[in-house]
Amino acid sequence: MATEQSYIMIKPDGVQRGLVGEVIKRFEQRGYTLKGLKLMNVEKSLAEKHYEDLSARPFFPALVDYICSGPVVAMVWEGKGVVATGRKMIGATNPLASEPGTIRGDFAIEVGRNVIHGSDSVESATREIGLWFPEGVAQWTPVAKPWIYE
Ligand code: IDP
Ligand code: MG
Repeated sequence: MATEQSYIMIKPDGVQRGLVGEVIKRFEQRGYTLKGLKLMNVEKSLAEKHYEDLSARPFFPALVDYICSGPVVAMVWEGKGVVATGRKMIGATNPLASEPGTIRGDFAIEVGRNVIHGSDSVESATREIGLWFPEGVAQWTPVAKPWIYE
């Protein structure tokens, strides 16, 4: 099995609203493996680099301020299809369009306070994990693996 990884980040509003455990619970319960985890304040330069594809958008300065407004929880989750499935679990970018049952659909209303980030492709995930975890991630194999994968 290819070990696909995704960069998942609980944004400052998610941390402030006490949603850290709820988000981690959903990824754990689905069967994904936590490979990296840290609570950190974000330098402006890192937020700008993370969202560099959006730098021409009018909301870019507010987005960078939002990401730097309090600590985030930076995570790497691993498992089959975690990038696409993680995006489904997170829901649409605009929470009003997110289905109930998704993280944004259950916990958010506005696009500028949408609680969580998830990589949108395997290539983005590789770039984002390199950016947020230059020190690398943990190596381990969960004992439940044969009970999650056949
Ligand atoms: P995504 O987070 O669902 O991948 P992107 O289009 O990559 O969505 O946008 C990155 C982040 O920028 C969004 O999660 C949201 O916080 C913010 N954002 C996107 N579009 C808007 C907007 O129209 N107004 C304000 N913030 C926005
Ligand atoms: Mg995105």
